[in-house]
Amino acid sequence: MSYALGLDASTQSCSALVIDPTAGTVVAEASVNFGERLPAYGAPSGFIPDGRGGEVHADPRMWLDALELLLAELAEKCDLGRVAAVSGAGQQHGSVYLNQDWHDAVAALDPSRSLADQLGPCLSRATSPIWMDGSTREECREIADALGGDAEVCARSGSVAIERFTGPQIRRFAKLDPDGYAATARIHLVSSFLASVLCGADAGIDRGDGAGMNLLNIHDWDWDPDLLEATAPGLRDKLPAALACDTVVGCVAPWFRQKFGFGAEVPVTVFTGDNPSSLVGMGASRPGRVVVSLGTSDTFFAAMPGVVSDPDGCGHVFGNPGNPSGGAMSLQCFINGSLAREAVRDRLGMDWEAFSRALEETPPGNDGNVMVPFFRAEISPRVDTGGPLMHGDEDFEDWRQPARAVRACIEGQFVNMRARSRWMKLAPEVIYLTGGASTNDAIAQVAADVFGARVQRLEISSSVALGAAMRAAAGSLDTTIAELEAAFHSQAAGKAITPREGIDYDAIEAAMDALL
Ligand code: XUL
Repeated sequence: MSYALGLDASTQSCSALVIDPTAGTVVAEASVNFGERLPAYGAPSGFIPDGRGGEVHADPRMWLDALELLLAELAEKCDLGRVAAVSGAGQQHGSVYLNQDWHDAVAALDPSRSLADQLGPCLSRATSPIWMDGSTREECREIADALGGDAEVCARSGSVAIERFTGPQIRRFAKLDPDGYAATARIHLVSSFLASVLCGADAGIDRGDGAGMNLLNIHDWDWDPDLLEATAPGLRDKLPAALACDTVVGCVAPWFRQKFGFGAEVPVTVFTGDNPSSLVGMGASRPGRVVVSLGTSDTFFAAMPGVVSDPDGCGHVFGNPGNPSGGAMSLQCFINGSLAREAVRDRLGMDWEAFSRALEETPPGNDGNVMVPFFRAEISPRVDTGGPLMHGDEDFEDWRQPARAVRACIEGQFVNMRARSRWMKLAPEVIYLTGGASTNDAIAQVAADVFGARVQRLEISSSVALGAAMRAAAGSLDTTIAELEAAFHSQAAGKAITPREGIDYDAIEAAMDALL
């Protein structure tokens, strides 16, 4: 049987998953942690610490070394000669700057030398800004001003001009190092850079990842001339093509065939960003399904039925890499995720068991006791609060009703999520809940109640790499995303939780609005 390989170049590590698409099984997995395996790059957590003025960069040669280590490890675990389709995903927004030697160098890789040795001299910017960078506030303002305001940038590109996005990063480079910018022949995202290396040819950028640049127009899915002009001179020529998600960008290059035993003519489907890839890996690339990841911060993402952007400018729209006909996905991030849940738990001196009991003991709606559970400044919505806002009984407001405080926090989180995702015009039938807190039944029940949708827990540990492998298989082997979902997700799904009816969450939302 033929296998499909999915790669995931994330912030702290580079991972790979080989699947047997017909059997619905994972054949082999490998992962290389940058900090542990490549300490010489001085990036213990995958980025160079202590950057100036909010800069967070990484050395792209580290990603190349990791790719070599990863594939060597994978080749020991499975016969890469059986891999018949490859795709991948990268941490979103990060960018790689290459000079005029790049095109020739990537096409003529010599198996006796390392990738980093051969491609390092092609870098016109020594290090790559990544998504954690916060150095471009001024450039964001300049881009927004040139377009006539945040609303216009958001309507065109799916997001307001935002620090970590690639366009503002490019502008900062062009301003700070005009010679370096002039010497740049090609700017890649992490995803398209690695796809290019794998194919030995300059690869395009997928719409899912491309929409994280503040440069792609989400209505025609092509580079927006006004955004390009507002960002940096001559930028159009430095960008690769923006491609539909099922585009094959080349075949695995001889360098990889010789070293790791890949076969001839193995097609590589355009790489995408990690969040778009996770949408596919979680089995949520068709509208009606929503993924809510409960982590340090909470993330909400979903396939969108239409292409609209957030009028409040808090959310993001990316291309949906599970839908070649041009669909979109939304992504909304909530800073106060586990941060808030833990803050409430600690303040009340509870463990998680007591926390769950508190939820079970209190009625949905919490007898009108409401919390806006922002313990730190929030971005959805943008609120600069120093602590949670409470409204209800006097004892509740003074934290003397522990169980009610717990329910108010969790209801507040999901009611806020429901309010901030309304712009997406979704009609969720099922919510795939994932991440640390998702295993808690009482929390899952609140999610089901607030959204009026079934909640399904899915434990997909490598959803980004799985999404990449599924896209590869759907793109080049005889199968579809829907068939792959059926094969991979039925075993991974736990007990579903159904919503209870008759709870007035609109009243809670109104009470929260009044507090903000
Ligand atoms: C999304 C974002 C991060 C990165 C790294 O907008 O910045 O999720 O994709 O994972």
